[in-house]
Amino acid sequence: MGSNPRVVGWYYNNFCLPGLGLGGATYKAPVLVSTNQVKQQKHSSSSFATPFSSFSLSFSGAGGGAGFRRAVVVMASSGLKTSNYLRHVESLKSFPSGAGNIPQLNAVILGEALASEETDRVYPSEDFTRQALVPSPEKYLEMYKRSIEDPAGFWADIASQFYWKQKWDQEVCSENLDIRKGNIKIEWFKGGITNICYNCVDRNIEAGLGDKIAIYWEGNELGVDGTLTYSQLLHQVCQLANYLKDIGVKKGDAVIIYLPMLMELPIAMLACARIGAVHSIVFAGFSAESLSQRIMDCKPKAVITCNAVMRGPKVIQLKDIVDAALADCAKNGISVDVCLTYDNQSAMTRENTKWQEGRDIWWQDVIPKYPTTCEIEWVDAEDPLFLLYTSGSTGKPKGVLHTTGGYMVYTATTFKYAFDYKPSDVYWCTADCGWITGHSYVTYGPLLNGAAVVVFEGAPNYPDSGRCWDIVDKYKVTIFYTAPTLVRSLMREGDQYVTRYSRKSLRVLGSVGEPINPSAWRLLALLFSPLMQEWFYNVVGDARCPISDTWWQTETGGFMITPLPGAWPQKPGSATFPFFGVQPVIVDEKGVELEGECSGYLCVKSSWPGAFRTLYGDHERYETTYFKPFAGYYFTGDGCRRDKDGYHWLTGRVDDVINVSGHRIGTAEVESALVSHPQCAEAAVVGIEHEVKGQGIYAFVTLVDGVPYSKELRKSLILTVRKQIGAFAAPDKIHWAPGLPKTRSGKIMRRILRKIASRQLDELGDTSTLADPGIVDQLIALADS
Ligand code: 6R9
Repeated sequence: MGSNPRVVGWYYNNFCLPGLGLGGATYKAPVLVSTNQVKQQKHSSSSFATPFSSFSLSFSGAGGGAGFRRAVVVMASSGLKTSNYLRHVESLKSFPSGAGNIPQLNAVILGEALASEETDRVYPSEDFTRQALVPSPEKYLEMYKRSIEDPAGFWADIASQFYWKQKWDQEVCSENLDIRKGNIKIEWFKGGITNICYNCVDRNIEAGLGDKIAIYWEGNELGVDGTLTYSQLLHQVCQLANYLKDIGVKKGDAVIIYLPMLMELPIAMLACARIGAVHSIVFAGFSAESLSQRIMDCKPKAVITCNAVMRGPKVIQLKDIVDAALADCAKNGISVDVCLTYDNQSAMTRENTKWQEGRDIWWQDVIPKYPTTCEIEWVDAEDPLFLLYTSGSTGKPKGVLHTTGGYMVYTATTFKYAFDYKPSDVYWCTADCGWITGHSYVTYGPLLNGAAVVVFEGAPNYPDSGRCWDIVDKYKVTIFYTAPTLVRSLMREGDQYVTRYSRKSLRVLGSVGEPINPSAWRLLALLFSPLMQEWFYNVVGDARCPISDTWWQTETGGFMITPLPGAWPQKPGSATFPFFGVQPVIVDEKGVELEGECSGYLCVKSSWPGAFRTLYGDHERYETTYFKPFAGYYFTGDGCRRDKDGYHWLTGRVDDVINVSGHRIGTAEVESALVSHPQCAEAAVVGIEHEVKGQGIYAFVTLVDGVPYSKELRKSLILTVRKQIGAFAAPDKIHWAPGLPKTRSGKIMRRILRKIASRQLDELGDTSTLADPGIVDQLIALADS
């Protein structure tokens, strides 16, 4: 190894930093060092480790700074053998640190077969780089280094660009992420008094953006649209805020929002924030039962909804769903006094809307009567901003709680840098505000930057599959942020839907929600996904636009691992490097940090401002789920591989969460819906590869004794799931199971079910520990029945 010197630039922290002066970003020719030298240097340096302990950047070609042409990231080999990182982690039965068993860990083959893509680097164009906010790896590293070594200073400088009624206390951040040292606590800018609505709207108006378009709204039907300037947005937010105050909503009270992508959705979010109320948006694709579960958990003062919405050619009667949910809540002793209903005339008439006098109020009848100014409720940076329920490993959704100050600073900053935002941009994120992406990157992040945001009510394939590009041309969208599932579904329809539009306004593309290579363990995914990435890049972006593949979670509030377009070459399918202030680490099953090229569990060391602070009403579950598995770290639930160049490749969830079209669904949620069916005795759900959705839902169902299999029953089981969770959680396949493969202690062996579901029958592995090994053959025999 020592005889094989490689070009190595410079190292950060526990590596050395030859070749590049960090502070002044002076560029020197790359330095040749042997891997042995690297090892020695590493050992003689500080033990303070960061992601950069594991990779280094070097530069080849002439020149540096903004004009860099080719940045090559190389890592000195740490001598890892291939087998070390092509590791199967299914053997992990329990978490270290006494966090208990991991029931039914999902199969993940970490890092498998990604190697072929590692060498495909896509370089930003010189033009792009020249104008980029972070135009070079040097600039990034300079900023990153500061964000890690002096997080307080780094974030305080950024926070100071926002309006604070009163500055935060001495300490910018106070945290304990180590369960062994006591309760988990994360606080940023505590004592700082601010308001995120003020910073999103009023502050921008004061800065002269009053007449700038804040929201371009595009309705479901072609030609149905609207706009709001920042001043108009303020008026509407104030009117709703005044109304909410009038009906008794106070600081700290919860408000449930169950709305489609109307302008009223961001308006409602901002109105709640303005008066210090805590919004909890429930995605308008969730069923009445899911909605009532969430209402009962957070006991809102009001529910905001609309009568109906058109999704493509279909009418969805949202008010009926809310009525059913509220009736269910009432039965359980939880009553909601006010249901503010937006009259969405394009979808349904008032006369056809079912109504409960006294509780239901038409938005248009009351809101316009309120004053267009409304006093701000100034709140502490650590006061809650919103609750967002997300799926976990159990049937009960988790109420992820985000607070105000840190979330504000973090979403604004991640938005700005990951999309290389410029004031002239028109930005469109296709996510619904019912998911975290819509919170952070439809509403808060962009508005905090004074951006013009497109909000689209309809479906991407209506009236045809060219709709997205039609919208891009219509509003001259420059930044387009979407999910791989949407890209895959449009790609199937053919290039002609794309190429008939100009799309020439586009300059940055973004992706979120799932690995662009959903997982590497099936040939199909291997062939298909890189193709998709190429399609997105070549056809949609005309090979001009950098793609930001942003990895993050509901819990993280904002981007965690993401390209900064223009700063470094990308590798299709990799989320690349950590955002400022984020220290991702990859650990093995014992919680030992792995260095260099490796695969394992993705954790984060130290907090970042956008981190969630607790699970609503259940801090213990917060600690157990996220901080006990690997003491000292936040555990993401994702597997990750870091390649020899330090790029991060997300390999999917390692817990019982599946990712269907970018929607997080707990297998346990689907199972409990299935077993609520009177004829279902038992169910086990696993994720399988799905061409469009990324992952599909595959359910093994055992029926009550004597009940025959039938098509009707299959339909009725699927309907039960649609009813209990929502259409997006409907199983793609019901596999009849006379029994389930269980260990003698009664645990279902999902590893085997996954192999059967994906028809990898020669990889079933050892079935001898099953209580009844014969069940496997029975399941295989029933696979296609
Ligand atoms: C923002 C969001 C989070 C889970 C996360 C991971 C997956 C998100 C990804 C990605 C690979 C990306 N995920 N972005 N996987 N590459 N760029 O989606 O939040 O709904 O909470 O889902 O989504 O598995 O753990 P959320």
